[in-house]
Amino acid sequence: MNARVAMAELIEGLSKPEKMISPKYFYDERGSKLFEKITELPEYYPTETELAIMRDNVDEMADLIGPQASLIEFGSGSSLKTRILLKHLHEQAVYVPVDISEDHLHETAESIRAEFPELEVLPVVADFMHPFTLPNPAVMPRRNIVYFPGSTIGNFTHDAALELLKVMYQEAGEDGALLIGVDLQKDPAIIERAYNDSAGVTAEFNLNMLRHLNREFGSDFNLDAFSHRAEYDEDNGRIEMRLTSGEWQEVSLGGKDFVIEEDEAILTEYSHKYTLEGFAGMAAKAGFTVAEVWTDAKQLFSVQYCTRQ
Ligand code: SAH
Ligand code: AVI
Repeated sequence: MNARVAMAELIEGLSKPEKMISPKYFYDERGSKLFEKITELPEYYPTETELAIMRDNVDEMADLIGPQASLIEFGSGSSLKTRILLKHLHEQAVYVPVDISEDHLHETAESIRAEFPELEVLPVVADFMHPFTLPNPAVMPRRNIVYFPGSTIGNFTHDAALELLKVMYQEAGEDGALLIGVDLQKDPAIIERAYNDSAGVTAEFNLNMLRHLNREFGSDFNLDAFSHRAEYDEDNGRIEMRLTSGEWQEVSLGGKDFVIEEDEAILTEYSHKYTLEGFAGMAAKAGFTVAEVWTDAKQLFSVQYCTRQ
């Protein structure tokens, strides 16, 4: 992403009545590794649940996707679930992982190439909230499948999520489809545990955002003063993650100074949990019909196949 645009966005967020920083700044190389550690935590149910849904239903998914598809993945991370899908696709053709975390994306692309030598792998470093160009594959795929696992859709407000789904509708093209992982509403205690793990990995992941900004954008947040908080807001059906400063501090960023009062919090992430009806309604506004839904027995998580209306 353009550094000037990023700086302007950061300054805008820190100038709001409640200071906020976009969750995309979690993901430098260390942040991507910390997220990988989160996915292995016993409390963090989304990853193991989605993986199990994928394993149980991948043949049906592969049949729906059909042969020689281009799989375009938004926020691909370590492409963990993708590997299950790629192993079962009929005549796999092209894989386009899109991610903001550059080094991690390239490492992952290399490991995918080694695991699937027949597959054309075309990584794209981009912030998918801004326009970006998709590469042209060597052989024309039969259709585009936009893959968006992990419930990363939950990290956006409903308005931003709708905009993103509209971009995916365009990227899917006329005969394309969307395969998306969506975390579901459930007992808030289960959700809060997932974002307040006992090993403190989520706290470290949260704090890493400020470490990332200090390094990449020259800010001077005093990391030692901040503590992690994640609470479920039932009215909005979302986890709200914050970093609270235990002391007054003045932080400079991009030539501006920001005062952070003692006990003042910075909002760093929303993680929305959907009902099946709620997600279907939003998908419909973007032009998608939910054609198939797979869930686990406890209905913790869902994977949904959406076709263009
Ligand atoms: N899809 C993986 C990873 C989810 S973590 C999984 O299901 O496990 C979210 C991923 O999205 C990270 O790899 C992060 O770098 C990427 N990401 C977050 N915001 C992004 C943005 N605005 N543009 C591009 N990638 C983004
Ligand atoms: C990437 N995203 C879907 C994760 C989530 O659950 O919202 C990020 C995360 N934040 C804290 N733990 C994991």
